[in-house]
Amino acid sequence: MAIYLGFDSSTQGLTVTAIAVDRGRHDLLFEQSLNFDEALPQYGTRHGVLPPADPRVVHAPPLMWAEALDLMMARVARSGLRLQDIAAISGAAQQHGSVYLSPGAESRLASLEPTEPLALQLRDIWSRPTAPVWLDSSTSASCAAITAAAGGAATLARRTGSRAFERFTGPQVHAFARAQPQAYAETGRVHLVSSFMASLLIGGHAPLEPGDASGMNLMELGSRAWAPDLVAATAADLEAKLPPIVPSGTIVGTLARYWRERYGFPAVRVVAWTGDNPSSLIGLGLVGKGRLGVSLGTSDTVFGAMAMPRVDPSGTAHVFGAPTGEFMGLTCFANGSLARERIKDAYALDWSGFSNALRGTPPGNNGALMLPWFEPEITPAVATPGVQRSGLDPDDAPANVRAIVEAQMMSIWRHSRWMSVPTSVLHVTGGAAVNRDILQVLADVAGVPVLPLESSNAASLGAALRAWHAVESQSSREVSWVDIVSPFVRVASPGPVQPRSELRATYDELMRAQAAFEAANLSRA
Ligand code: ADP
Ligand code: XUL
Repeated sequence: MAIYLGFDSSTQGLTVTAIAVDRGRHDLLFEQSLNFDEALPQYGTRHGVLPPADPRVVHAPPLMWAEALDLMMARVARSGLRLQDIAAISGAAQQHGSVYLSPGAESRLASLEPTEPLALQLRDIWSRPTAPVWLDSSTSASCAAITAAAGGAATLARRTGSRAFERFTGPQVHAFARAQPQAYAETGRVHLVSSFMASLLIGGHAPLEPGDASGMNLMELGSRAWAPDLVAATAADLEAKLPPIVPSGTIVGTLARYWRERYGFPAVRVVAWTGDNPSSLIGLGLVGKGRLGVSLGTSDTVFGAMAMPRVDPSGTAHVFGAPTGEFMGLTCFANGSLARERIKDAYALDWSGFSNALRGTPPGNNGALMLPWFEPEITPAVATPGVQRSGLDPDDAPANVRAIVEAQMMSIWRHSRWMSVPTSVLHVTGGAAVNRDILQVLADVAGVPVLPLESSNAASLGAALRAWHAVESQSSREVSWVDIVSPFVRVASPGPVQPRSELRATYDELMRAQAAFEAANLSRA
């Protein structure tokens, strides 16, 4: 038997999934999550980030992510799993966030003492103690500078898969290097969250892979190599501070002595970590045609596999590298789960009350509309937040619940059309995917069946599957992605959520009205 572990270091918590593969048997052994705010309150985070004084500046403490990994590895060691059977580990992480390490970090990582907790040994490895994360939208000036240096937004998008976005790592590094030149100069390595976490496991600097590196505005999508002119335009000496980029299935090292001696793990192979969305592409089984994935996590995202990079002409979305070596299209919405929670809490509901409100209101909401921009929005780009209502009484709790869910699901669907993926089914993951009343709205809006999958965390499952694929690819056996994902991507009981065809006209009309409402508010902003 071989066990594969997959981690997901996401915005609000850390999840691990263990799968077992044994001569034709495929088992999902366990999934465990810890929530950063609850498990590690000493870091003072709220929803996994430091409460921002300015809503545009959103950071998290990377030491917290390291301590969470230590806690979770201890849990895995105590779980009863046969540690000797673990064949490989990989992981996924929230995308775009950057971790800034001092030049001395490498020797510290290489000499971690198994007798001392990890966090105590990492206290002084940072050149910047906090990491800007994907929710940060403070770097518009840097986006403009990088766009100009690249010869315009269209050129930058064609080369890197995206125009400049505030949360992307290149603009973040550009802003840091200008605001804190001394701290930037004292930075030896800029990691993404994914390569930072892999570095902790192997006890040395881990490389990046194209899936996560394409969220930086620094990588040439075609060659999957750093674009020297973009790197130079971003910050001085950045080339020397960036990790190398390796193919996604690369084994980047073995578990460091710290993990082996402290918890009894064997010398397990560690496969390059990727971003949570590229990992979810695998964990949702989206390796064929005709299927899109929707992740209803802290962010809402919609994505699908692409054989060739086809960039969004409107400039709102992205093309990333996919772990398969091909590409994926993705649109990201910042006002996802936390916006749904804002409405839930504003009307003093729990999730079951939220669901009751959905069930008790008519699809189409009698034409009422909401633009749920509680925080700066990525899609469409909204710098100054503000919730907008049309034909919607703010005191009518059930109508507001329906309005936010319809707004979000219509936005997901409308802003996924640029991918031109003929969609016959949607695979869903993320914390809100357990809520079948929300999924019903998605199915009705899109007009296709929605498949909630057995594993509630596609990103960590995808990481375990990538670990398995990497090990199989090393052997002489032929291995296809379909064979890797098929045994594990199973529909959760009681099955798909079916669209109701009688609602087609209602939602076609509501989507037209929402597009017009959105456009009117954007032109006013
Ligand atoms: P991330 O991976 O981005 O950290 P998750 O995918 O774990 O986040 O999603 C967490 C979110 O799931 C919570 O913020 C919460 O709003 C949402 N959630 C949890 N349970 C439900 C539910 N029953 N209905 C709707 N949303 C839910
Ligand atoms: C994708 C994005 C988010 C983060 C957090 O571009 O910014 O989905 O990966 O999950």
